[in-house]
Amino acid sequence: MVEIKHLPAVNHEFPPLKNDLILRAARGERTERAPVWVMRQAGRYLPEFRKVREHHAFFDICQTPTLATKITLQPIQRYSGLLDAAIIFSDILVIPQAMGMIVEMPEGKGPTFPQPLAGPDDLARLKYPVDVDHELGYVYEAITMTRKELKGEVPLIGFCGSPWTLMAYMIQGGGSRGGFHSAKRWIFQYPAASKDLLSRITAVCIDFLIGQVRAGAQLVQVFDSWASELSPHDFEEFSLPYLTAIAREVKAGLQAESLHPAPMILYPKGANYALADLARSSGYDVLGLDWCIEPKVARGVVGDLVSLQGNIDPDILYGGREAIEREVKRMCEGFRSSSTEGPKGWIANLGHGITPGVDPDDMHCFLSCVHKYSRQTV
Ligand code: 1CP
Repeated sequence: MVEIKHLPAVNHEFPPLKNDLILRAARGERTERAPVWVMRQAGRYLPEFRKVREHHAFFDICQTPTLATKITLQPIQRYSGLLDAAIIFSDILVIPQAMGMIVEMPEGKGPTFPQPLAGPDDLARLKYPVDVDHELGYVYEAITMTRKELKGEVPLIGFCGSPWTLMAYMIQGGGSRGGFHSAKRWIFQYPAASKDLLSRITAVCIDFLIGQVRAGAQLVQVFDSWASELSPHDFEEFSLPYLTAIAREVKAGLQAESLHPAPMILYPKGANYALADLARSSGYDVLGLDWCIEPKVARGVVGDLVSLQGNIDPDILYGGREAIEREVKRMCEGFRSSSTEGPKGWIANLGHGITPGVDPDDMHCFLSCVHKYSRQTV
């Protein structure tokens, strides 16, 4: 049983935690094996998810705590004993909705905004300030319910999108397939309005992450999935300051309320050039790596300042069991050789989300291989 040092101000009765591997790794401790979870682990590659989806619209599921809880638990039940964390079923795009935008999720098409932000005048259409606890209270309810239903099996991760990544969707009006040209145009043509928008989103992210911890989330992750669209210079100007503000303010907010000091994970996809800066000064406990950097190199860059998460190429899950085993072994050796005695402050994951075409049995193989090859040899 894990000792809880800070009792939450909202006194939810949660079952005692039986597996704190990911919390220890996130705090930089060497663990007996690497904890493992997978971005997008509750989703379309699972037939049991698609079954629920047949009867319910995507955002209806997010807004119905019983359904969100059920889907969050699906991978935990299917891969019983193999996953070391659950992530609450929701989407990064609930923040634009909370800010007053319409977001649709037609099946198989990805997110669509019928009225994206066309220019700076459209900022007036956004709610300001946003009553986050009111707008997104359904996420908190889902978190509290899931935390109870998990019965302490594994910790629960809360999350949000980064200000830049959310801005990209709000302006572009659709998914990554079509690129983010309109959003990029904003940062070059309207830098001041871009920063106004980024600051507004940042304020929502801060309240939202604190609210999720208050509701029972034990770690939180910020997804900067489209950091990859920015040059190093533009990342420093249009993403980094907002990411840093989120870490600083969330930590201060949790402390002020004597809430559980939930470790914070940042996933800055495509921003490996910024790892040294992020480790030194962004305030996150864990940096999530995409698959475009070798673990050894990443550890060399960040030193002992942060824990790492990642980072196998998600497409390896299409390569067959032999390739999965070979590559997981290589990943484990990569993270191990960077700290002589075994995985230290490392959370195993893919380098990006699992994709819909993956065979769930291949995901099983991936998880089993992490258990097998990341064990510390004492
Ligand atoms: O299991 C989990 O991880 C929890 C659920 C989860 C999470 C963490 C979903 C469910 N979405 C997300 C985060 C999210 N959403 C991200 C960050 C992670 C990443 O980079 O993959 C992003 C970029 C989104 C935006 C989004 N929502 C996309 C990507 C579109 C693009 O730009 O290419 C898509 C396809 C969605 C819809 C969505 N979200 C989640 C699911 C299961 C789905 C499929 C929707 C359906 O059922 O039709």
